[in-house]
Amino acid sequence: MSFFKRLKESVSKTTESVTNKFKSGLSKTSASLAGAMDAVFMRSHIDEEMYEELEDVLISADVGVNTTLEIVDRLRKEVKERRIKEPAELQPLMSEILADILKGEAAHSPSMNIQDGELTIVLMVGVNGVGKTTTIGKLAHYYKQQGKKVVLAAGDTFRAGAIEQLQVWGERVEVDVIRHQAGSDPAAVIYDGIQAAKARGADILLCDTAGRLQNKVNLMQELTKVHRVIQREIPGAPHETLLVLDATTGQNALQQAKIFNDATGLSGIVLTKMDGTAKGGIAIAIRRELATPVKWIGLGEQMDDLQPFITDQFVHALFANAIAQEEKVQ
Ligand SMILES: Nc1nc2c(ncn2[C@@H]2O[C@H](COP(=O)(O)OP(=O)(O)O)[C@@H](O)[C@H]2O)c(=O)[nH]1
Ligand SMILES: [Mg+2]
Repeated sequence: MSFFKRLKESVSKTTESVTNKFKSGLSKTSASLAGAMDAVFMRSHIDEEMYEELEDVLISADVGVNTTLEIVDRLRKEVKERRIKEPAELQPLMSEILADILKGEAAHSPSMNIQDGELTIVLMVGVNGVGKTTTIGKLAHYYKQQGKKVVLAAGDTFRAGAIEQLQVWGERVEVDVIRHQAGSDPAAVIYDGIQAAKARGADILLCDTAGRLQNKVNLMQELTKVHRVIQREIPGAPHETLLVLDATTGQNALQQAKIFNDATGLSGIVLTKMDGTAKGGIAIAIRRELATPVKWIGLGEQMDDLQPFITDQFVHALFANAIAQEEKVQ
């Protein structure tokens, strides 16, 4: 086999495995969405009742009221303009509208602001239990696989066991973890993390933080201080401040995003636990209602269960079941 043929095959295999990961990770959402959508699209004709039913389906998938109304309005308009009569023809139209709504997201690779040949600092924020520490482990694995030298800083000194949890990830992925004792000043840990990363010639420093939303003032002060330390050490840093949101908390996630955006500027969102919810439509609501892009999605607890949020793949995976069924019928 020629080199180019082999290369082509390996590239298409990689793309395929990524798509499959998306499909299996989003299967709960796509199964429930596909089932409900099928019921809508299998109606005998397009009428007001059908649009209402479609609205219910989208709202129960957590797409959000405003976004749902917008999607359905656009659908109505397209149906009129293109003189569509059969409900069955609406499926591809829906994919088209969703892809358009998500436009502006990375089409191919995660749009991370990674510095070339210099230290990149990524700050991870979010409330307790959303998956910050786990995502740091996954990101460390992702970038290590790309040949980058990664260091972790255990900035959650508040939650019991948080430092040890990061240490376990460091060992699993085989990257260094900079840590202090429990209860110590997070800004001091991050400061040491930066010094260590510089001294060791690291490419990326991933900083964990504590997230106790019940005390908003403290949280803001702590994050501001951490921010200041990072900025003082490296002008222009942090290069990424990623807010981690748990997809299973639904519309509440939007509320969290607003609070954190006030405390510290955000450059991106990581939407975790998408594998655990049938309401993955929250990704669409977030895209529509927040200015911050979703950059990654978490699809499980293992180190390779993190995928760049790629619009086309996401929409395709959402409708994967319906498409598979259609292909079977044809
Ligand atoms: N199913 C699933 N579980 C996840 C995902 N991300 C994190 N978790 C789990 O969520 C729990 C809390 O994660 P953790 O990283 O400790 O959250 P933190 O408090 O924000 O640091 C852990 O049990 C993780 O294994 C995900 O994408 N999918
Ligand atoms: Mg944690």
